[in-house]
Amino acid sequence: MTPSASMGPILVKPRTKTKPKTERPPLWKVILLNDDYTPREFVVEVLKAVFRMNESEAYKVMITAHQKGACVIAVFTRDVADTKAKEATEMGNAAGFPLYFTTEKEE
Ligand code: TYC
Repeated sequence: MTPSASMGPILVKPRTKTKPKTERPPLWKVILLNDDYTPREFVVEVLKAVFRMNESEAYKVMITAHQKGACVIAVFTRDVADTKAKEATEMGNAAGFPLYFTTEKEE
């Protein structure tokens, strides 16, 4: 005897919960660190060039880093964050300044 004959029809419960198929990639913060030597206007120019900020956004970020020691600029996927931090740091180094951008995983 088959199970369905002795136990009634086999009912298949439709699945109601579905697992999301795509997980978001983790995001990484790019952080600008203050130093005593890089001119303010140079920091603003780098922020505009690498992070596509306008003058007032760039000035706000620069002055926050200047006053607090560091400022989160933006979040990106890991590759983009690393590339932009490196590019911006190299612009400072090429001009002889200790300007430094780092990255940190967003929790
Ligand atoms: N502290 C620098 C000065 O007084 C300006 C500066 C601001 C440098 C922010 C770096 O991330 C920085 N010239």
